[in-house]
Amino acid sequence: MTTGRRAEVSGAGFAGLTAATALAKRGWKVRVHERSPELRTEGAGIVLWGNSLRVLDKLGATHDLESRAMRSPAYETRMNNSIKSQEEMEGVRWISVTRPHLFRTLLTAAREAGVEVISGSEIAGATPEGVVTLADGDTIEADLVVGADGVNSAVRDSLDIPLKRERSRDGITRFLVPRRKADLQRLEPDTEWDNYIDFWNLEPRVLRVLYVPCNEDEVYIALMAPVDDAQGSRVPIDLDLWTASFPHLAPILEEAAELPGRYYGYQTTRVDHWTEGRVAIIGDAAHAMCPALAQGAGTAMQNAWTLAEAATAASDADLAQALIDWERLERPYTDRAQDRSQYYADTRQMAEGSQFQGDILETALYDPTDPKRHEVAV
Ligand code: FAD
Ligand code: 3HM
Repeated sequence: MTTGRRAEVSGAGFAGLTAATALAKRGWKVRVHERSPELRTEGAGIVLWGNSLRVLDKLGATHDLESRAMRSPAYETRMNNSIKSQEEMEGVRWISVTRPHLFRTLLTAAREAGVEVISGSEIAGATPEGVVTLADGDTIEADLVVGADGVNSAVRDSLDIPLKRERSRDGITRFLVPRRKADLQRLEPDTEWDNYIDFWNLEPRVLRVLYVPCNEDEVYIALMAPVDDAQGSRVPIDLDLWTASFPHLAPILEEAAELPGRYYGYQTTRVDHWTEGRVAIIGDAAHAMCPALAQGAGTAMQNAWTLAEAATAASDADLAQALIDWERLERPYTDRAQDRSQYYADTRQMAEGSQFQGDILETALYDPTDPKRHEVAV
């Protein structure tokens, strides 16, 4: 299939690679510009839910991804190391993977679909007419421009789209470390170390460790501390502080203490609109969110998929209106995920356990590939 139309995508993150692949599979000629000299991802591990996994199914990437991924038996929540809940989430699709593995999977899918990915190519901005300016001053004309260039998006800012940024009081440092399962088992033989475990301590001090096994060999751990806690947010981590609070995690905390890292303060950005003429912004460029519900990349991928669908269905003359309609239909799902994630980050309510119920699962259960998803039941 070929539409003969050309898309230029700014940013080879999870949003940009997904949009590029979805467009190429629908016949577009697609080029992705990545500012960094190397194609790779930041961060450690990631949790994906049904919404993004359905997109990966359509891209033909699930098999590759799930060859090195983990579906924990339960999402366990502990307070001061005492179990509050173990949510099995029957019928809910969710997996954890390392970010490098997800990135390689998406890059392979993109290349197999015929996408051209150029590293060391920085985009300075775009116009509503589809003219892209590169940092070196060159310009390119495109039928569709996708701004998937992250929370500090140059494409978004070049279009003067108003943005509101809110910061929460906590933040997190992420590591990918060896699982050391035998050592952990020796310290706590009764623990199911294949579970995703959310270890909270609120008293005497707010410190939290998210323990997320990604495969047999690697575990993603995220260490949360308030922004104003200089000792808790220090990187490399203060091993004495963290092992005093979480002695049963000592083997993997020791691994993390050897690694560099970056403390990330939770933030939420909301933009006035996602499209301007032939340009659409997706992913963190449009809706950076707190990670509580683990849906930043998930919503990025769902919006990447539905954008490709909407742009392809529109004639060239109707593209701008089709993008406006796409935002009107799809954005509410992302807005609600953002609001809920920010609420959890602000209230720390996840510490109470048993949170993955009812409306909270809306985004996880959303199927962006279902053609009937916007039909109203009568
Ligand atoms: P990015 O990953 O920021 O990619 C943007 C790309 O564009 C980068 O490669 C950058 O180099 C490039 N770029 C930037 N500027 C330019 C330019 N001018 N020209 C060309 N290229 C450019 N989400 C989940 O779904 N599940 C989780 O479990 C999860 N956990 C998280 C935990 C933490 C602590 C955090 C902070 C986030 C988490 N997220 C999670 C959110 C998720 O990481 C992001 O939402 C997602 O990675 C955003 O992808 P993106 O492609 O939009 O942006
Ligand atoms: C997967 C995941 N879940 C929650 C958070 C959080 O609340 O900081 C981070 C994550 O990577």
